[in-house]
Amino acid sequence: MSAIESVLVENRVFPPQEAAVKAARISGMAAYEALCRQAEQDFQGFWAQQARDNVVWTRPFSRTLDESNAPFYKWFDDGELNASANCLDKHVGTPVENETAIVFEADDGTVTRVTYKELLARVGQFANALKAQGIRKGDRVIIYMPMTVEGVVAMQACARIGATHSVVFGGFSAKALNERIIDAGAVAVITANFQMRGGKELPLKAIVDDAIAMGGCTTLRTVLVYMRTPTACNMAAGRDKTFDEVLKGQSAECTPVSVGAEHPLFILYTSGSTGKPKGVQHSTGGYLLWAKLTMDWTFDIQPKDVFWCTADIGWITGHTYVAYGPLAAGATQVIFEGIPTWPDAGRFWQMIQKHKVTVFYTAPTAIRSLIKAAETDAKVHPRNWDLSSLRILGSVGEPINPEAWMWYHKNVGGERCPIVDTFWQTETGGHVITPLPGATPTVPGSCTLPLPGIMAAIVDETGKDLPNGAGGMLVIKRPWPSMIRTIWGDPERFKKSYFPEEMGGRTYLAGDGAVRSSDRGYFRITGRIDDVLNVSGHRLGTMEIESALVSKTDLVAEAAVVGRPDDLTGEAVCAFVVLKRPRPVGEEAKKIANELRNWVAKEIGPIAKPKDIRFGDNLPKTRSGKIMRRLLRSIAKGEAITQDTSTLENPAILEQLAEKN
Ligand code: 6R9
Repeated sequence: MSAIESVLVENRVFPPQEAAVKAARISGMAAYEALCRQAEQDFQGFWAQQARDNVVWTRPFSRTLDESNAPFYKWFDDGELNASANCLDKHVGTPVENETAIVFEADDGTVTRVTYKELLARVGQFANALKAQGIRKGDRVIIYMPMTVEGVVAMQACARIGATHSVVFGGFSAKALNERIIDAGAVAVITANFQMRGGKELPLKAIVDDAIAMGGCTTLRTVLVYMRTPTACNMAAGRDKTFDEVLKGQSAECTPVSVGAEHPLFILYTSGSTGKPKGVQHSTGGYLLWAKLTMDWTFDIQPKDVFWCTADIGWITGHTYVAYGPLAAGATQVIFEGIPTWPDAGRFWQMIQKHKVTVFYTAPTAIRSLIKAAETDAKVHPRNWDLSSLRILGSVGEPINPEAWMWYHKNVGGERCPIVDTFWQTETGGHVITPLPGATPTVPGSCTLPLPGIMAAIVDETGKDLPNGAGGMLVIKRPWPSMIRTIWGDPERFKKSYFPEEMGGRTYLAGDGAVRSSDRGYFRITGRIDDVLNVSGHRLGTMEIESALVSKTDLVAEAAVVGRPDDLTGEAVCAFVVLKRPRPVGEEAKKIANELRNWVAKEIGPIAKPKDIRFGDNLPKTRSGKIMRRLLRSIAKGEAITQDTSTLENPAILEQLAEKN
């Protein structure tokens, strides 16, 4: 049964428990519907009110939404604020200031607590250190850091002085880092000597050195290095400085710089359908509003909560729901340095018990791998730990299959916790379609309904609305405060990628397929409709991987990359490769396949390594020379080819590619 068919027959419904409904901010469906109506009847008035209630402005805004240069929408644009002040200074003089902001658990289990007051002082001191390095408002700073308190401090410190950060996930390669430094025109890189993951010390600074050595980083002046471990690393005189050196003598007080609401808070690179990653640019005002508001709406965060989002700060989830949202909401959050499977696959459950986590937010790929581990080793099954502190569970990053949803509900949530399956993207800044824990009855595998003010719909290629039950493209018809503002340095690509002319140029095209259920109108995401793969919740462009493969010019003549479903990682990368030498078989094929995997890891990062590599004398092409990817997708899945192959130049190639090596 396909995913689309199963949503139509999925009839398990889990209404939130009565006590949860009573206690929640948005209490019951009628309250949710009332907010939706308000937003529809007075769109600008609704958002203006939210922005006044949830954001501290140093200068109030008078204009809510400026659509005059659509799709380059502006929100609250004559208002001024500082994002870091909205996360830290705001709590000074309130009971929150002495509460724990961050419970940090290191890879080896060591726990450190940081109060809001202490965090403010650390951010202030680091912000002063950045200023002393000559970093100013509007400068771009790359952050290539492990999951640490220091990573969050670095982001907040940039925000405090109005510098635009661009965090690069610690698993990306030197080449990927080099491209991002150049594209962003970064003046500084903030990094660590090493990162600790699963008991291993992995280099970060050495990768920064390699990235800079590749050349072209003409704007870069400074590299700041956090010594995570005592192991020394190379330090280039004049360019590289340790945190200790630059922090010495700096005051903990740093006045936050007021910036316009549209000032770019950060750029975050993500994969698109061409080879070049897109620098998604976010605003300060609208983004911050969303981070705060969705903490309240989706997680219904309360003073006694202990929030834990397991995402790395290198991804958008780690921006909105680690570095900004929980702090803006004044919550206590857990930050974890390590990996879910070390020292064993009970780590998450043990940590939930130890820190009495109440709201837990993770990805389906983690859930699936922990299910598998619990099935093979009863000792790591969640039933071995006391998870009774939990009250809300969240899921993000990819569609969650109903079996994994049910397991999460039963074994982690004790059949009592609502699961918020939050659909969103790097580009949306925060949740856009999600259940509300005290209102929405949940259905396994469905992200249910849009947040108030999010005008989501499912349309055909021309932008025409489709009825419930019909699969189509997911769009958002009106702008929202935390939406992507542009692609850094490439406004044309921004327009072309997200606001297609055929739909009128103002409708946001998400790039996902979706279908609404016939009974409730609930959304279910069926996966990307462009050339983007989702492997373990990580976005990868097929073109990016193809470019990486063909850049191995001594070996590869041509390559095509497609995805296929995978039980554990959601999707897996399959590459079809034509070599510049005769098609290899047996041991030689294995050897070359491994060489190519390592090459891709070096070019992009280990997450992009193709799981399957198949060699052919050629690729299936039409007579006009187009690679027929839909045939490759069938082959990758192991399906028999039933599609029309009459336009194919070389039909015999299909049989050869179907052979596994
Ligand atoms: C937040 C994040 C975005 C893509 C998105 C979609 C998939 C995310 C999902 C989901 C189904 C969910 N996705 N959440 N699919 N249900 N709850 O993951 O951002 O890395 O940009 O990925 O992830 O395909 O388009 P990002």
